[in-house]
Amino acid sequence: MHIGIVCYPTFGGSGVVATELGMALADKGHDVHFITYNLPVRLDFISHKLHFHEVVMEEYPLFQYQPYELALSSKMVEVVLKHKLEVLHVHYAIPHAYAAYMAKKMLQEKGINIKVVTTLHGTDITLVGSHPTYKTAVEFSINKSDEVTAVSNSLREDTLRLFNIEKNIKVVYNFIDAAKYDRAVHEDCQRAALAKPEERILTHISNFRPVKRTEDVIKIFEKVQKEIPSKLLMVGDGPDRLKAENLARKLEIEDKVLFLGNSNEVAKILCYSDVFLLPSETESFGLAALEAMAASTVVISTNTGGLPEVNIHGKTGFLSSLEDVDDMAKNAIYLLKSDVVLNQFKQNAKEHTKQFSLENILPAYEDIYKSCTVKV
Ligand code: GMT
Repeated sequence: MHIGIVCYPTFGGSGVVATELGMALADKGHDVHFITYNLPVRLDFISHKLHFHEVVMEEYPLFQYQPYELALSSKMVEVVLKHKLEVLHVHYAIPHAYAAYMAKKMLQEKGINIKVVTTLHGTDITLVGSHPTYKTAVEFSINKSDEVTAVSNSLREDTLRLFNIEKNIKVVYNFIDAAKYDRAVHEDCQRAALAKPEERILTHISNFRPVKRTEDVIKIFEKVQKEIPSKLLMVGDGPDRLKAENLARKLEIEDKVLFLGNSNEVAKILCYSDVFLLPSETESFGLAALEAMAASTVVISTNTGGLPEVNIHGKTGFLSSLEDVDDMAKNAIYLLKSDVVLNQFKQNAKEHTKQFSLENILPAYEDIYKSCTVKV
């Protein structure tokens, strides 16, 4: 099939999922066209089946805000016409579903019936999308999509609760290319450069937005390191990074906390790690937790949103209530104290990711594309 993918090209979960999906579809022989304002960060190859179309913005001094949706929907029309796309798969409702609806209407005028599949990822619904500023347009564009998917049951329920939705929302879980995270693949993994052999490694990966509660990560680690010789790797960048750095300094643990910035080497970093910390205020799914589990890293997280659908309490890790840093630290210490317990949880975590494998999830998206484009 000829498929257009619209996403944020940044280090966010939705962009990662969209990019991995596009690469996997191209690998299966589909003709995939990314339509974004930058080359997606995880896009590591371009082939004759995988194309990138940049949405270029014209700066004009009159505009305080540049009209990105206009540029995006115009680009979608151009690419659909030129490459005979059958489906536009837009990730993140804001503003992609709305821009896709405009493109669909413009194409209808030319006698072309492009199908729009919208995948809801989380903050486009729970934090931003339901805000009165955006709600009307988000609800409208979800209802006007040909197919709508959500990345967890929890997000589906949130969407139905927060909006007046007339469409059936299908749940298609996020997926993982497990082979990429196999520890054996990362034999060059230089753990020794980061920690002493007797030290455990805890890791947090995110875009350091307030929803990730990165200061809680530091608070948890401060308690853990008192009992277990350990290091904390903080991977990513964003608005709360400085706050987290300051807290580590204030708690006098800055020599044990390594801020590594944004990285495309997530799989390699996870191969050093024993425990992954994700104390988020909410996560529709928690792709970072799934990536950690695929690398046999045990997850300590909150029990919010879709996290209980990914991290199984007492099996692949532990779930705690929001802000309960004492409980999260207690669980981490329990795991890190015993090699036997830790290794059992690591094995369980890896095993559990099999149900989120690329092979299982990819056909679900292909079926959705086929069912909406089928001519009756
Ligand atoms: O929260 C992020 O890291 C970014 C955000 C995004 O939209 O890019 O992530 C959301 O989508 C991911 C992929 O589906 C999910 O794994 C994240 O849980 C979700 N984030 C939130 O719900 C806060």
